[in-house]
Amino acid sequence: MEKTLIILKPDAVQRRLLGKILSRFEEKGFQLLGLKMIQIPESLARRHYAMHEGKDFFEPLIRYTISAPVLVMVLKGKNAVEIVRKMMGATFGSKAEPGTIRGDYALSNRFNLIHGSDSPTNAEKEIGIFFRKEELFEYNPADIQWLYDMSTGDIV
Ligand code: IDP
Ligand code: MG
Repeated sequence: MEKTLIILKPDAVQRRLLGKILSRFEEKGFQLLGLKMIQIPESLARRHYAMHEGKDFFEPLIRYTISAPVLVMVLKGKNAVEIVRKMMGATFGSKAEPGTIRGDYALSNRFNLIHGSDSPTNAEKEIGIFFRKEELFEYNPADIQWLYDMSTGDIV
């Protein structure tokens, strides 16, 4: 089982798409471990996107990220990082495939609604940055036996 950090960015809040996007993850079967609305401080935005520092889109990206509140959440599931990235679609809204979140709801190459961790290692780091321990919940999902075949001892 893997955890991943999702941010529904300022445009998702402003365009009232939070429910629709969250529904996709719930319906897929991911378990929600934590969820909160925050306005990301500039220092945190710069830290979160540090790998893009120096690129031409970095400053506009920071302005976008801090421009309004966001919804941050932690999802859990087998291969959660990779599956969520697939559900998000390609980075540019203009290029993302229909059927993906960005493909269905985003036109812009910057205002693309959602962030998802890009590796399990980064997921662990990002979860630690955005959530305190007591903000994350461990509980048994009632339908787990029907989300996966666990009869062999593995999660299939
Ligand atoms: P990702 O969100 O799909 O992981 P990254 O390459 O990590 O994409 O870029 C982080 C964010 O920076 C993107 O989600 C998007 O909002 C913005 N961004 C990335 N590349 C560009 C660009 O070429 N022009 C404008 N904004 C960009
Ligand atoms: Mg990225």
